[in-house]
Amino acid sequence: MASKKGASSHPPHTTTAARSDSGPASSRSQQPLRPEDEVPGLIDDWAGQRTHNADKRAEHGAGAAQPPEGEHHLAPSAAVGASTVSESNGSAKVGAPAAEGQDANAGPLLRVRNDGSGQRLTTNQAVPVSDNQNSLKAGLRGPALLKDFILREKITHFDHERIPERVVHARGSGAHGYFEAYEDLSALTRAAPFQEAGKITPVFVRFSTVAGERGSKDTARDVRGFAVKFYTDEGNWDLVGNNMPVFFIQDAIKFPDLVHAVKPEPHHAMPQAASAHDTFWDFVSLMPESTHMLMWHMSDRAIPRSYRMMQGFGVHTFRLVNARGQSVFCKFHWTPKLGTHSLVWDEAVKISGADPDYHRRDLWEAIEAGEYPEYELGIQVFSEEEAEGFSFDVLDATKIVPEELVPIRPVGRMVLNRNPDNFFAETEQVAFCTAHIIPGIDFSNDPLLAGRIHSYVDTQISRLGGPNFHELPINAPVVPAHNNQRDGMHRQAIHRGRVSYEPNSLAGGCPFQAGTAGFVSFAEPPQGDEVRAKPEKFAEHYAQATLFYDSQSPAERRHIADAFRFELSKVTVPAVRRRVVSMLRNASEELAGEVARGLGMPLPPKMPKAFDGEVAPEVSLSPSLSLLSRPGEGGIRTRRVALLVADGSRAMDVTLLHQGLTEQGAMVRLLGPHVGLLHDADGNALDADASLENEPGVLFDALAVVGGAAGAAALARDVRALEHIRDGYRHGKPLLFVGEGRQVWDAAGLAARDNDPMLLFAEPDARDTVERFAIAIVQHRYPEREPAML
Ligand code: HDE
Repeated sequence: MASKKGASSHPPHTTTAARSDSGPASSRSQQPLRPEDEVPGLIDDWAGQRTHNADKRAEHGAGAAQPPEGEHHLAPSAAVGASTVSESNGSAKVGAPAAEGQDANAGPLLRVRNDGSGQRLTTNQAVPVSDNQNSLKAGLRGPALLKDFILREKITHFDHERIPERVVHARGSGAHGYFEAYEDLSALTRAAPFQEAGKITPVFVRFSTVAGERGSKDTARDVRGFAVKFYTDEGNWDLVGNNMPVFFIQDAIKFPDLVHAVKPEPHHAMPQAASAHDTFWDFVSLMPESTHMLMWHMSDRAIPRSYRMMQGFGVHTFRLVNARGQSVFCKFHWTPKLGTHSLVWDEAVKISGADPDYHRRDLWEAIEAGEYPEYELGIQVFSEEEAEGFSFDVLDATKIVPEELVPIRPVGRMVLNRNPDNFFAETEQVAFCTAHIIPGIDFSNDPLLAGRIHSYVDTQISRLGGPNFHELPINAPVVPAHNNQRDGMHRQAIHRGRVSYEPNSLAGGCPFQAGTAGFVSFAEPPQGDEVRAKPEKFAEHYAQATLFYDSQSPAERRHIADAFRFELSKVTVPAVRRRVVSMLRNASEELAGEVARGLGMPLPPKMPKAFDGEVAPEVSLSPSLSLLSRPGEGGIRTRRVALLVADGSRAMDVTLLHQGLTEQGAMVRLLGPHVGLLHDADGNALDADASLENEPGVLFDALAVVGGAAGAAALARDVRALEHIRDGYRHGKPLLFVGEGRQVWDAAGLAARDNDPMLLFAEPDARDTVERFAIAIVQHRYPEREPAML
């Protein structure tokens, strides 16, 4: 067909077949003209509107800083962009043609939900299955047959149910929720979630441990991942953070070494989910920049009471960029509404036996109970000039920006109010990537972050089986995605049309580049020659380790010393122990002395420093680094309280405590010698929902023994009850003994300290018992009871 560019020169009776090289020249020449018969001519007109690529000029020189929106032309008719003129021949399968600009993968997860209620069992091909109990056999006692496609489909699918677990952060738990902005932050950033007060952005969050495998215990001493996917209306933004604001290393090139060192040792694959072994301490003691992170890692932060009671941090310095292209540096902080609370080590160890799913269960149950976890997002914002004046480098991920130097500004809150429907489809398949940022957020030059920008996309390709993981429902954005990427394993989208390149005129130039309305990288000036080297300030390794240790409460400092001692006692090579202690001397002589004493070793000489100069830290004490600085606003809400009962325990005591505590939001359980019915002396029934065996006392925040002579006597003879009371005492928990319940305390054989605020005795008719107990529960722990370890 001859035509001139831009001119409508097609012959009036062109047929659909004219788009085909091999079809008949005029397959419908006898049929009346239909609108689609006009298509080739319309395509020519449409393509002809683009006589040349006018956008080319803007790709060069200074003009490229302001990329234009790509030239595009609206389709003169829906048919011109179609892959096939037959697209309107719908069926129950193909349905109607795509609406203009449609991405059916975007939007709510409703389109992929599957509910079998009231439905017949089928194969994956939707063939109804008559018998799901027997394989097909030649005779009742005969061999199973290879042609049993139903058996084979079921077993084959089962054989492939597992996917590779994450190389780090394999163990995790997730929840849906939303982020709500407090205010309009457009002066600082054009990022979509922050454009107006009250704006709601859906989120999916995954909390995790780092070192353990997918089935490992929740309460390991470890860093916790705190990864948030914001489904914004400008695409997905992943803030992939941790519950500690610093990291072990400064450069991504050391990450595989760090992870190899902390993972189970390769010869015997031990220990699981633990850093207390030779290779970890060998590595970190040769990497003195890890000292600061080790303080956090050995602190109570590494054994949180709940995912709902820990902070989260973006760790790296990021950039906020506003619509005018102006940028400030930014650090992200999540603060839990319930405050920051932790376990003690002995408790964490025992919980891991009693309930390895402790944190997973806690998160799930809180959401099921309507006690939605909530965190406030805060930002620290500072200019590049300010950063240059700091005694540390803000590109060094082993350093914090103390709150006393740059205050935290609250900018919104996140509420987790929806458990996933399916762990695998959502929590396991969610793919967080630090490279997922949106207009208004940008990276700094932190060399640790740079490696992460590459790593996360890369790891999903092998973990989720190809480059189309973004199409998995949990990963798909809520707004449409359009580009010319095609094919690859497990492609879901069916792209309409024949154009998969840009520039084009055969699709009207679409999808066209967005110009400055799209993501524009902050124009950071280049820094200098290509080098493999670190800035000078990265060489100062200890000042903030000292700051952290000195800012802790006495009990927290004791716990840090205990943790170093425990971990190093598991190290079998004395030279490694010596090296760690010599490194610690540079951070705190007090701590190094305690640890050396605990290991029965003389104090080794101080480790030589990588940096000889003096730094003058802006802040020498930062009270906000102590967990105690954030007690939270929750009162006793969601705290787990056990009432120990047996046959003969007084039902009235139980009722008073149960009601009083439940009214304040506590989760109260009756812990009996067995689950089910018990009776008091008057024949009143007590229904124990847990037993001394299936939910030991370590799983509770507070324990109470009620009155009733026979019940108290039975519990005082039950070694399990006594163990739970002893553990509760040792772990600093509130203990309450009502009336004759005191017998159980006496039988436990513990010597009470004077004025112990968490050890309470009450008369059965005392009116203030619930209130006294609740005050003690809010205080969480009385660490003075902990046994002296040395
Ligand atoms: Fe990660 N990290 N990481 N990391 N990370 C992964 O990505 C990596 C680092 C963090 O719930 C992996 O999808 C490198 C810092 C979280 O799915 C992998 C470096 C911080 C999660 C990876 C770091 C994190 C991961 C493994 C050093 C805190 C779990 C599976 C350059 C700011 C996300 C995966 C989830 C997961 C690489 C260091 C947090 C391999 C190369 C620092 C919360 O891509």
